[in-house]
Amino acid sequence: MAFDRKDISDEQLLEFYRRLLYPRLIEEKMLILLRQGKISKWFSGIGQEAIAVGATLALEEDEWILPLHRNLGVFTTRNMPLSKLFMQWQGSQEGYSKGRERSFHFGNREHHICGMISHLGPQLAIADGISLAHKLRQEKKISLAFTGEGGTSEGDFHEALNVAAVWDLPVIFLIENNGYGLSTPTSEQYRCISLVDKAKGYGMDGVQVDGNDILQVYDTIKGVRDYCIRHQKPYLIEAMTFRMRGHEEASGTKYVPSHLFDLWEKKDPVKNYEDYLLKNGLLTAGDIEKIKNEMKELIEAELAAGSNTSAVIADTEEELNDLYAGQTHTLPVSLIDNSNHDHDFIGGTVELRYINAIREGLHQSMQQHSNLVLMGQDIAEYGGAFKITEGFVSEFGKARVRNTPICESAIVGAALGLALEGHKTVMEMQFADFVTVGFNQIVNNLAKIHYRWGQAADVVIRMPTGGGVGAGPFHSQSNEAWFVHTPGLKVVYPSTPADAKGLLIAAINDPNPVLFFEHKALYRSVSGQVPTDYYEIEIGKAKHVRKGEDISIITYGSGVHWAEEYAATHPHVSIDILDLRTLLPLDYDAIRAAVQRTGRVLLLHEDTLTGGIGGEIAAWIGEHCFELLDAPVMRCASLDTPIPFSIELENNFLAKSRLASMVEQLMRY
Ligand SMILES: Cc1ncc(C[n+]2csc(CCOP(=O)(O)OP(=O)(O)O)c2C)c(N)n1
Repeated sequence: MAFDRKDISDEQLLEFYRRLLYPRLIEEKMLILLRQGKISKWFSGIGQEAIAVGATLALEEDEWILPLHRNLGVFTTRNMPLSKLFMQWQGSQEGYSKGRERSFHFGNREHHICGMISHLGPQLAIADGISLAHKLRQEKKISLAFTGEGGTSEGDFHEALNVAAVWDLPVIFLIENNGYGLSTPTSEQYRCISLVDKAKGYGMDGVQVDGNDILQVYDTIKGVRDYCIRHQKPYLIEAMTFRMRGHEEASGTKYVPSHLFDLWEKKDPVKNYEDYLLKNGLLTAGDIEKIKNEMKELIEAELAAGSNTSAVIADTEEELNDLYAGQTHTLPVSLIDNSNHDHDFIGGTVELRYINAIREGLHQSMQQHSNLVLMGQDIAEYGGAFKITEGFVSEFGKARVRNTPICESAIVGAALGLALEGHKTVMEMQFADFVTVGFNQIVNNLAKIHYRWGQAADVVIRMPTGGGVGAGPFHSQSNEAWFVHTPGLKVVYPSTPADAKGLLIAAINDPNPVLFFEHKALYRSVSGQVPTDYYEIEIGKAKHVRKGEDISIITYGSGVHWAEEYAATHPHVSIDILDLRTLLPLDYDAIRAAVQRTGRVLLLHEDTLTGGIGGEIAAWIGEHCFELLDAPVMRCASLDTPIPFSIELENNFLAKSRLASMVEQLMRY
């Protein structure tokens, strides 16, 4: 191999050698420990080290890297102590994820590393968000995200590159093309000649490099970094290399023709670089021997220290506590409503429609938080599909009120990247139905990141939801239950204008990921007095909205209005109504009190019956309040079908059409 040192000093060349050798020697040791059963799994990067090490050396230490499972060289070059890494790999509580995550699936703020989730592609868009933060603050920094060639087939690759290109974000996307994605060769992965050719399609530049040449990797990425900062643009790099071992150690390499190993062994990045240094008189055989011996001694010492860990002791309270980030930003007590009755604020009130209350909450939050960014399709000049952000661009500027391409997954990922850099984001899902294409980012990245490695995901996703508007199966769904089932999220669902404003402000102040459901049919049909203050309704507090003696209807969203309408038109039944307001976490005290008030409970929701929240609450009541019941808990929900378009069919679908008969049935029991 012909190395070109350019203007790299002798000292640097030697430093590079040590950096390159270290992960190789660690891996060789790991393979022994794996055979001895001391670690459970190993994804080898042997033969690919020059990419991870070269890339990390080319960046500033405070620039985020998003590495993958074969990139030990990123972690070692960022000087993470091997002892602690070893604790991580053993699943020890003293590792980087308190024993909650495996191998390299963790991040660390101190080292500016955001680790992968197993799904590979989703991390690419996180880099978009990080670089957006740098761009907004006019910092001369980039972020760098790794992907394998297999990962480029995922939709997330496309979305992340497209968003970076459209928004002119200084991100380096680095493809490590090692020939195989598990057993799948490149010929079964893509049809283009080179993956770097894809750059053109996104309107960005790209280059292919020899990934086994550390000097070429380093020099290219250094130059690309300068380019990205200077031109404020992303860049695609394809580094050609080869996976010298199995996908992971247990899976073998039978599917790889043996001549490929012979070929690539000759291109070994460590051996060739070593020979280059020898040939140029920068190292002697004696030096190499000495360096290797010292390094092996260091590795043994680090592993000994890393083995000295206490046994994992599961502490359920800590497990549950670490699900959510603690709140640091708090309002004065006078501006927080944590009662479950009516608001009592100092400022006056004004009559607002539900939609305008949401707008006001968003508007006041934009004024309060200069680091708050809004993202969504058509939300800028157009004002959003429902016009909630109309006029925001002229007041807050296009940098903070961002139109997005139709890339839901990438935008959720970018929101997480912004959070890594201390921003808050409110993303508008144009319709709650479209969350399906951003689902993975929400349930696996946003929801789990704090539990996995202590990083808050300060993101609110607004979800215009619900039926009753004749919009058919894909513009009417109630999909809150999907998210209630996901630990780590918060799910909020206001039914009144005053709650909508206060809960939205609370959601934005909350550093955790909040799914904020707003019912489209309520937007313009419901009005009410709304405090003019900037105030919060506490998340997790239900509201007792009507006192009654016969039946407690526990509900939320449009269900509250259906229940109130029923109560008003059926004075012979004394209806008690509890508006849950937050679905995750649920207000169990308020639920118990509602059961206690009447002994008969009807759970009412617009969502379909099977697997809906009603079933969960009914189970809880059965377990905890059995002695308070005079009748079985009943559920009134929508039909277990998609939401039909025709008004007659939709009316029949909605739970409201069965409310009266369910109340009568419960009364008769
Ligand atoms: C969404 C998803 N599908 C499938 C897998 C299973 N899987 C894990 S790694 C891998 C191969 C990845 O290949 P590549 O991106 O080329 O990276 P490499 O392992 O070669 O470094 C597969 C199929 C996964 N983790 N995530």
